[in-house]
Amino acid sequence: MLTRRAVILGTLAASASLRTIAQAQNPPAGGPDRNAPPRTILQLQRRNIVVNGKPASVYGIRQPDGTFGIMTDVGKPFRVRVENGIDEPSLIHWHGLTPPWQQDGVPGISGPPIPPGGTADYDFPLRFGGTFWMHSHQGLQEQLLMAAPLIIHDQRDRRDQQEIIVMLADFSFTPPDQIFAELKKSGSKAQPAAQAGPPPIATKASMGGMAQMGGAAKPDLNDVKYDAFLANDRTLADPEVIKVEPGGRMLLRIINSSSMSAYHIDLGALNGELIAVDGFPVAPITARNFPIAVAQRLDIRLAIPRASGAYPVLAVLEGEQRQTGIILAAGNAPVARIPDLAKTPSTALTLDLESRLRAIRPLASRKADRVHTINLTGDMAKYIWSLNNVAWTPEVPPLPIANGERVELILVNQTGMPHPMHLHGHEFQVVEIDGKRFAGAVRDTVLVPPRRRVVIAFDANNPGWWAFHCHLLYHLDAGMFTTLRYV
Ligand SMILES: [Cu+2]
Repeated sequence: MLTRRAVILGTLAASASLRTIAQAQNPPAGGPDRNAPPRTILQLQRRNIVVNGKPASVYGIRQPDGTFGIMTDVGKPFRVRVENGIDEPSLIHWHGLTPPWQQDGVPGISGPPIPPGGTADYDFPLRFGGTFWMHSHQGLQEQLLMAAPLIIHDQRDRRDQQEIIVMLADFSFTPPDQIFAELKKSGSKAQPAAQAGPPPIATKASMGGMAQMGGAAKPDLNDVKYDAFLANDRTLADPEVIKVEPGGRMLLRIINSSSMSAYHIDLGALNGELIAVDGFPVAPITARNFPIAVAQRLDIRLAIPRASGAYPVLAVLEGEQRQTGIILAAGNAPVARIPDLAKTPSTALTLDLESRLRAIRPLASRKADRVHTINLTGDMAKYIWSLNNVAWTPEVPPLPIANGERVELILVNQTGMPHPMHLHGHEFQVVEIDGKRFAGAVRDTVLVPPRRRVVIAFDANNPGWWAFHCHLLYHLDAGMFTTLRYV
């Protein structure tokens, strides 16, 4: 997310609107193309939800028939018109997709934001299927739920399975600008204490310092204290209850659209089979608990028992007891109220699962043509976040790479906080953790916990100007962002 100044600069610098670019790439030859499939309309809008019994005005991305986001099929073009129905500029990023760079939805990089009342058109091929999502990359709109699912069906999807999308989000009644201002003012100290906060808030900045000095301090987690955690817009006080068939097969598509919060997915008594991360297939792993960092997705197959029963799918906040979730109701079993605190605090996310993941379709084995080391840096007390000690401004030169290269990024976390790092426009493979090489998952967002080193590899096969950043919203806005550019 860019600062307002950056957005204005980007708007001034951009020579063409997105709409112009999209049309230039699909010039109408003698009038409208009658064979082209119709465009899907996505409306950016204000909407009202109820959180903890109180009304809340948030954003949404919906089709005219009320559908949130998009469900489509691999091989079909992504032909979309975004209509900005809110009273400020906006721009939507198709998280995990690989469009031409001008259609990537990052204001000031891909193109200008869409003004209120304006539209932008998108048209590009979908190279692969899976669970993706869309969200505003403008300002702090993501915190107000300007996000939606983006599901691309492919040959992996079985006819006999029921699909269930679970969108996780963190919610505060405090306006995002104010959350950010308070973080800036005094690091995490300005935030009220959590109900079940592990360390006293006043020590958090110093703990970050300890971790920076190489101490084995606990990681610094959850620097914003939220009012609620939502699963499909609802809390466990009034959760979504989804009817399922006893003995039925489910595919859970879990999307962590939270601005700042990671979770442990807790399937209770049920074993789940993890078959994809960030949309890309992995060798299946069976478990009852799976970690999910900000912006990541998990595709989990579940078999519902033959007996009637209520089966919660919970997401427990990292390092705390607070939880959210949905309930799968099989048959006519009663649905009990689930408390919004788990029995015990969860742990911090680790790389244990990441190190066990193996891509079904790994990148071709190849030596890197170019390697960039990117230190994840920052100052918790001042709430400055940066890459290689540079907080991003539009003047920061892009990292050089060249078309056709195999590129490796060495990510070294020198801070006391975990950072989920996201590359735009390319899928990458996790190829090393702390010096151990392996053919890990192909994905678009990888968690780098404090003091850990993760290496990712990708093929530079989509020329343009691309963002690379921490997906924690307030870290991103503080400058933990850079770009790569090649032609
Ligand atoms: Cu971060």
